[in-house]
Amino acid sequence: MYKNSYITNWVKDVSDLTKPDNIVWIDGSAAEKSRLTAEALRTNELLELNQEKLPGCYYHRTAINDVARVEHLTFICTPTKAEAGPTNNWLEPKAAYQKLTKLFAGSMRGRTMYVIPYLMCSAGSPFCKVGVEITDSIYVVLNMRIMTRMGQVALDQLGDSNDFVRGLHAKGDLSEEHRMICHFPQDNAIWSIGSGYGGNVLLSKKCFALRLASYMARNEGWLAEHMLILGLENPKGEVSYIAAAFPSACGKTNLAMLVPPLSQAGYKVWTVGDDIAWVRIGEDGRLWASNPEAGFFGVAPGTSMKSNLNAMLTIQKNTIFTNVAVTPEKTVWWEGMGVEPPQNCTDWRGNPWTQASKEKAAHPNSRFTTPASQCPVISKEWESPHGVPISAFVFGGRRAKLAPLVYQAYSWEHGVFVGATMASETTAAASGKVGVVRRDPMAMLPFCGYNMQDYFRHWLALGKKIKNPPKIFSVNWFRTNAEGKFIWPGYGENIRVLKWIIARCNNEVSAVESAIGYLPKPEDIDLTGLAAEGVTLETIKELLSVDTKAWVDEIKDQNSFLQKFDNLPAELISELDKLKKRLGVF
Ligand code: GTP
Ligand code: SPV
Ligand code: MN
Repeated sequence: MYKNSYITNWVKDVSDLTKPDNIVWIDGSAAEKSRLTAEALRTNELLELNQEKLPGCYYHRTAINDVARVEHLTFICTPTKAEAGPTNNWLEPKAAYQKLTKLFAGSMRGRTMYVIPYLMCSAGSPFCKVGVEITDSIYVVLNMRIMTRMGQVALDQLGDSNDFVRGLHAKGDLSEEHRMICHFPQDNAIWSIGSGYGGNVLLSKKCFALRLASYMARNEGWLAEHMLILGLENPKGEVSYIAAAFPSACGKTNLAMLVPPLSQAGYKVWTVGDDIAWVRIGEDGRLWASNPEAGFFGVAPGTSMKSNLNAMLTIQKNTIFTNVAVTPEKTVWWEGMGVEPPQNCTDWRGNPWTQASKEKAAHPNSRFTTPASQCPVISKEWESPHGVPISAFVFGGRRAKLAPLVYQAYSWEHGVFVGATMASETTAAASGKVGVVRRDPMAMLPFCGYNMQDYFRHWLALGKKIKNPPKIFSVNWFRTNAEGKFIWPGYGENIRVLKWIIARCNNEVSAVESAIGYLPKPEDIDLTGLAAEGVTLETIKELLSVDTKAWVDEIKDQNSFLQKFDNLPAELISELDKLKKRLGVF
């Protein structure tokens, strides 16, 4: 039992409701890890992988109907619907607690309840916040051990304070009818039931570090964003930091760990974070970003030695794999791993799979959970208490058409507009149809814990407080040709775009004014060594082309999205008007 009576009283309340057989107070020790791992192996919650080839690695399979975040079952519970805004599912808190209380009642009978104290950001950092998650899943405990700094370190930070996020999770019956992920921003609380999957149950991640944190951030004057953070080192050894928001499964982990191609000798990318950034105004008046997490919960399919060498090197040990395929020698495999598929293996459903099978062996949203400290290019600043200074914000999405490879917003206000109106094709990271273009402002559509019009307002206000705000850019690695193939080689080659971005931040290169923003002069994108990939100056011209007619349709759609809001900041309306004028639409 812990000393903090706010935790112990809450645990008592929860156990009175959920009726677990046992309560385990997590301390984060190595002995505890061995004990829990052994227990999970006994109950088949984990399978042991080949310990010679993948030391310390384990495998978990979720229920077949429980493989991704469920946005339609995710709720923001605020006293009024207006506080949640038109893009969130809303429930009135009392009604929500009533429903949840029924679902949670007796839900841990015959099971063990684990109490996990954890930190977001490192202890003592001005960014640091404490959470406690109660769960009946060992898988959650073992994942939280990788994703956060957990155990005694968090209790020490908390002391006898009541200032912590209360996250309550129970697996329940894992049916969709009984699944709900509810957020109570005013109570610092999250209740999640009916799932055993990643973002629904690792409550530190999307639930706390984005939904609740975005709400706190607005009140406290900072930002909580769905962003990677990277340091780009130039041949002189100078490092500039970039934070980039792409929707789920749209390339954050890959960009954060980018390996520059041989032709880019002297450039190096250092990983600070791959999914979430907490951003504050520093004493020097610049924006400083910190990665609140301690691990990566990354998409497996498409990760190969060629596409993401550093991720592949990171996951060789102490990693939990979820819903990938398992080979007969108890190693892992997934589509796009860059090695021949095994003759036969066990697929993510647990069924036999052969090369002739039509189904995918790994689920498209299968993932690895791995310690950030194992990443070969982890930045030496990644745990720095004040974070890293941000030179550029980048917004990006998956757009087969329309969005150019890169462009720069004219101003902070224009940049906020670009972020607010961005769109992307949906991916397997959330349940529902894949490949449908939808508006996903700042990649935060599923993660903003309050009314997005106020979120835009908050961004605009923050920009006014900074003397030299970061420059804002838009990127798109996913434009396709007539055959549906990606035109831009992406991955390591994205360094060429990052270089232009930093050159713009340093006023080292001019740009071309277009209707949508500053475009690079095609010859300013360094193409050295790219001819082998079939990329020429002509390709770049195509990737930077702005199809006015298509953009006129685009702004209609942007406009109808913005119509959802009843009190948009005037700056956004004015930016839309300016864009219309530049496109020749009146
Ligand atoms: P979440 O963890 O869901 O927030 O996703 P993420 O943004 O970190 O996405 P991630 O980097 O894991 O990439 C998802 C998929 O996009 C993987 O299958 C990648 O192989 C693919 N991908 C990443 N970068 C590129 C790129 O530059 N070009 C192309 N064509 N695909 C990419
Ligand atoms: C995402 O979907 O954006 C993720 C994975 O990073 S999850 O933790 O499931 O949200
Ligand atoms: Mn994410």
